[in-house]
Amino acid sequence: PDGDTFPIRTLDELGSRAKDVLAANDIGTMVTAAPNLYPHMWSWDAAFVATGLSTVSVARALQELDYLVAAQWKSGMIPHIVFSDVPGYFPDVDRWGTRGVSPEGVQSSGICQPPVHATMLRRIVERATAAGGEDARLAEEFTRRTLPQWIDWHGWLRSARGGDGTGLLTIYHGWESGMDNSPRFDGPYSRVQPGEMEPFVRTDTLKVTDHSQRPSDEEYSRYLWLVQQMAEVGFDDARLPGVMSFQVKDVFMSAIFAAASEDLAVLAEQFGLPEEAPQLRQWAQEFRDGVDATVDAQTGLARDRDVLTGEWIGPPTIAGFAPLISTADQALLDRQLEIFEGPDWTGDPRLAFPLPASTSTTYEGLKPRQYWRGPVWPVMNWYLAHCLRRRGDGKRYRQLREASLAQLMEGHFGEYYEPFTGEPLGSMDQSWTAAVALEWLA
Ligand code: 9WN
Repeated sequence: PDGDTFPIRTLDELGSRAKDVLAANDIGTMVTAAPNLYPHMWSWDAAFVATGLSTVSVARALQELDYLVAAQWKSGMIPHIVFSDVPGYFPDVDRWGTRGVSPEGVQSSGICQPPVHATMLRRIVERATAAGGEDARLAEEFTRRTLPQWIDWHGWLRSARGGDGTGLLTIYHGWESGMDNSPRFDGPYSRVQPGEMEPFVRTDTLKVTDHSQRPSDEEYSRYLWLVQQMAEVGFDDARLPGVMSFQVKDVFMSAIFAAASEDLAVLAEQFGLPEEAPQLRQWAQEFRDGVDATVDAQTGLARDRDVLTGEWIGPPTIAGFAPLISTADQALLDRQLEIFEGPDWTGDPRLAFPLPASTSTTYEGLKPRQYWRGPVWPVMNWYLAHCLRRRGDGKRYRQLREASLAQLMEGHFGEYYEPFTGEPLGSMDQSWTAAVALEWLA
């Protein structure tokens, strides 16, 4: 906004500017993911935004989760986008072809995103409980009321995406991973051959005018082809395995599912559904094991797998650190932390700040300005630090906090950052970046 100064001078100012960003992106019904590029609610963004908002207002934070969960499909799926009426994002609800499939009155996409919700809800509940009074009452009321829906969400993920005994969730679109064009998906996407399709015009490249920061047109045509493949079978879970030309076991999403299932078990015990906890803990265990089993003995990193070819996926990306989220194996944890702090990751002396980039900074395919092919994503820094803190690793949490706050002081709340220069990239005033700034400061 006009009148703001860059860089920001004090942490207090960072906090008040972060609050301003969230307030400006709040259109009443939802806090949009970003003011211009993403004028709708995204599933995992909303969870991070809610936890950030809860540092300001627990009531407003819960409203965000309420709006999201109200868009849940009958199957239990929580859609990755809940559309507002603001135009300008492509693909819009018409292109998705979900009308008549999504619940009445809901305008949504037809795929999902990583299930960080229960973990963020637990965080909000803890904060509200500590505050006591009205905040505690609201959080309890909300959790009791919506618990069955979050449990259905996990039940859907387990049955529709992870019921094959591998302890890993399948995604049918890179968008479901939340790391759209990560080199993780280059192999699987190279085998997606778009057929006859309605022409389309991208809107993202009208907003991020330096196109090198966004996925390519070729990538977008594959993204749209997969949407069409799903729409042709009416987004029917049972038919997707038979038709989709992209099917990947997503190790990072699976680790998130394991951790969140544990968090959901805790909430279920605390808020009136203790009989659900053993099932949730069983899923947590199953997926924790599934994630551990993907680790490459050579590199020490966890790997995705292409379901259609059976191949493991090689590139060293931040998803390789999935065990930091979920593992209970101390030796694996130690090895992962050593790699995380080593010269290929946060210990690379060329970095502007010691934070994990979306791909290893020594990877030959690194593109330091392009989206999930190299930049540092503030939301990931906080989420991984939060997972470490939950394990009792306060020291590493504080180190990541210091580096992250130093990064954010430049003041634009970028969607992602160039790892070596610290330049903000993609959308400015991105909601989840502002939200995690508030978490770091809380
Ligand atoms: C597609 C909203 C979302 C994030 C994703 C990020 C990006 C969308 C896009 O923006 O994806 O879902 O249009 O590029 O990759 O993680 O949830 O912030």
